[in-house]
Amino acid sequence: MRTKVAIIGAGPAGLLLGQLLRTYGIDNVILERHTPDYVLGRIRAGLLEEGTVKLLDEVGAGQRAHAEGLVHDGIELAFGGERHRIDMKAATGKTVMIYGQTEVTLDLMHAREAAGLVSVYEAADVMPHDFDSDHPRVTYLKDGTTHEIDCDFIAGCDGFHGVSRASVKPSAIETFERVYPFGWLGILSDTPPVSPELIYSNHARGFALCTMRSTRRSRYYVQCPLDDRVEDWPDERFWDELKRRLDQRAADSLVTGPAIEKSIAPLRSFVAEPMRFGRLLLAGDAAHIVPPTGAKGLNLAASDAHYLATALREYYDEKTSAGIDHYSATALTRVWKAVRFSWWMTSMLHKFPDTGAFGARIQLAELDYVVNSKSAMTSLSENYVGLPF
Ligand code: RFL
Ligand code: PHB
Repeated sequence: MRTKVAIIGAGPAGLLLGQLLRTYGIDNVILERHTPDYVLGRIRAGLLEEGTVKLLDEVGAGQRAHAEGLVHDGIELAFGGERHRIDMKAATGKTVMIYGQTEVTLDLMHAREAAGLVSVYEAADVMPHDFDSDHPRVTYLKDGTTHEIDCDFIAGCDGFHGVSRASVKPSAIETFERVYPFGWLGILSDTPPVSPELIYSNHARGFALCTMRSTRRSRYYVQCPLDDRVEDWPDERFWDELKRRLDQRAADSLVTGPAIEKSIAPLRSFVAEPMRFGRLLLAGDAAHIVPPTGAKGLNLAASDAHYLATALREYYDEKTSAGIDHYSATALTRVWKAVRFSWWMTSMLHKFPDTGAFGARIQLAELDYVVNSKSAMTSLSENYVGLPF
């Protein structure tokens, strides 16, 4: 098989890149290790920047998000027993949208099917080859046979544990990492959200986040030790702990119910530089990871897909490799700002085992500053709604 761009990974980065390329008339094939149901079963991000929604619109996959997504003008920060609202729309003129990653993925899958583009699910042993040459290839195993795709470029959209970044020789890559000493335990439940907007809570017992997927489905997270297991957290223990970390009004009005999903995720900041190795280009979690506190992971995957699709469009339409040459630097400039913001939100809101009472007081001073200073509120808002791309 031959195609212009072989995309490894059918997460948000790979699927959005595939659709953007298709709108520019650039044919592409996606290779995904898992089944569509497995990909759709992963409960992850829930919050989209306006820029991400615009990209969905650009590829004709935004209708359901506009119909079913919840537009939020602000968030609340809870600390010291009180809640404080940050009006992001007043500060920036922009909003964010609550629309789950599973829905984004489903909409992009449907758009891809409708466009008749080739996706190979359950492709095993996917391997990029010869990306230092002008004739890169990707091989994979399917139904007991090894297949080969000749292409012009390989897009590594295969997430943090993918094969793309792992195929680059270590001396060509520099990595930057911060692992946080805690995780997030998340549950999904068919109960109405405790409040119409998201609540980020700094509490002496640890961080908590109240978010949602719809007006009938809630998503809650509590900070937990890294070695905790889901089995350690029966529903009742989760709800009790969440209530203790919220202000009284929220705790009193919280509607509890059975968890329909429960999982623990470690928190990490990670960046690999550069994002381009000859004709192999990385996008999304394959190149960088942020802790979920700033809700940036999926949105960065989307902006990478935009930069990469634009660079490839220039290559085919204008016969210039300038966009490809600049892709890594352009994407990384935005990535590092989101890495900084996510690290800052994480540092301000979580309980850290090593910073003690002094660290906790500094956090409260910072939160008090953020909710009382117009400039600090604007700075948080600008980053939260998404920096331009
Ligand atoms: P994905 O989604 O990991 O997709 C990669 C795909 O590649 C496939 N793959 C392979 N395919 C073929 N061969 C191989 N060798 C392969 N290895 C892997 C995988 O099966 C998969 O289908 O990466 P992508 O596309 O870069 O998308 C990134 C986002 O998924 C991620 O950044 C977000 O989920 C992060 N995130 C959030 N981001 C936000 O923007 N807003 C949020 O509110 C938000 N909340 C979250 C989050 C992530 C979380 N967890 C669990 C890490 C909340 C949580 C709890
Ligand atoms: C989510 O809805 O899952 C979500 C929202 C905001 C975050 C993280 C996760 O910061």
